[in-house]
Amino acid sequence: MNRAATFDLTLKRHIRAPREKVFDAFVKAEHARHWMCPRGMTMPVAEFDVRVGGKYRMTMRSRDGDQFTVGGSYREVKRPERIAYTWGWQGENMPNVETLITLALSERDGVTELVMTHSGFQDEAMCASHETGWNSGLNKLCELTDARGQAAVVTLIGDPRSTYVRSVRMGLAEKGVKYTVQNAAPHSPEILAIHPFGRLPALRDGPIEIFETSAILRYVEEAFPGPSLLPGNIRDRARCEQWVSALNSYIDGPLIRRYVLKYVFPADGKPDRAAIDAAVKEMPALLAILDGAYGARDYLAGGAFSIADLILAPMLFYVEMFPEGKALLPKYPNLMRGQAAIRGRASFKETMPPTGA
Ligand SMILES: N[C@@H](CCC(=O)N[C@@H](CS)C(=O)NCC(=O)O)C(=O)O
Repeated sequence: MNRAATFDLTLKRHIRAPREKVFDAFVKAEHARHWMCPRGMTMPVAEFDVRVGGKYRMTMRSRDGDQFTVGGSYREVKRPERIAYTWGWQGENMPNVETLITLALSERDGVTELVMTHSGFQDEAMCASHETGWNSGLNKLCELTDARGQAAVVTLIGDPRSTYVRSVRMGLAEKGVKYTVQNAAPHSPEILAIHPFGRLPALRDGPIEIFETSAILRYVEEAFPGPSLLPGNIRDRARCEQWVSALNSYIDGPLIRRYVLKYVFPADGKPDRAAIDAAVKEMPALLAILDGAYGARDYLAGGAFSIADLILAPMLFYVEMFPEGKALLPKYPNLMRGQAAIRGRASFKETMPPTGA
């Protein structure tokens, strides 16, 4: 009888660092504990006995305190070019399967090519979840080993003048995530490569690509450590989602598309007065709803700052730049108090959109 087929994965990365450094990152506790677990997790235990037949063990801890221990033994150790070791999860609820990792490192012009195979998974789902975990860890490895500290595996694609792009930039700043902005216009090939509807923004984190601001911010929330972008309780997390959906569906249209953009991108060289007047008529009722939502609090979704605030603040910043918005907004004191709170945050100040067309 044939051996049952197994699932394997191969990951490739180019890392701007000498291969000794990359090799050591896999086998030295002081390095491995900083990256060899998915983003959002920590590694309280890391022990390595790096010689053929020697064993290693790592314990990863999730934000909720769940712990997962993995270990195995070294089959081949050839610093700095090759290492092979077994990989098996320990503990009652973990699959009792030993898989094999082989790492090959080659270096050219100060850049190490890492080719890693992880083979022997018995089911596709297990293979896929390891792929996600390794990608997340390897992104951290790139950041840690890059001599200039600018591996910037996180790329935000979009125009920094866009309100939604700013919402994501603020979220990344709140989390302390390093990233680069790839300037791209709506419906450009760069954005369409990720976003099938061509809207701004899209995010790339190594091989992971996400579109839609709220999905991007939720990814950032889960993938990176740092202060939370979501309220701590179920009710307020649902309210955050409620407001994100409402802002996208009922606020962005009248306040940004039908008001701000009529000034910013005037058709025929001058703002479309009729369209602006129509949008201005809609604004008091909408601003009153938002004012009521803030009530006595500084945040849209209950007692804590959240993704909903990140989406609204850049919109109101623009509304206030034009005469009718500037005249209307002070009539909504709760809303303005909420805006004053978010405008005081470093993430707001650091992400001022460039002015001019
Ligand atoms: N629901 C989307 C909205 C994104 C959006 O509308 N972005 C604007 C820029 S602020 C855009 O791409 N507009 C171009 C268009 O609508 O064609 C999200 O949350 O990301």
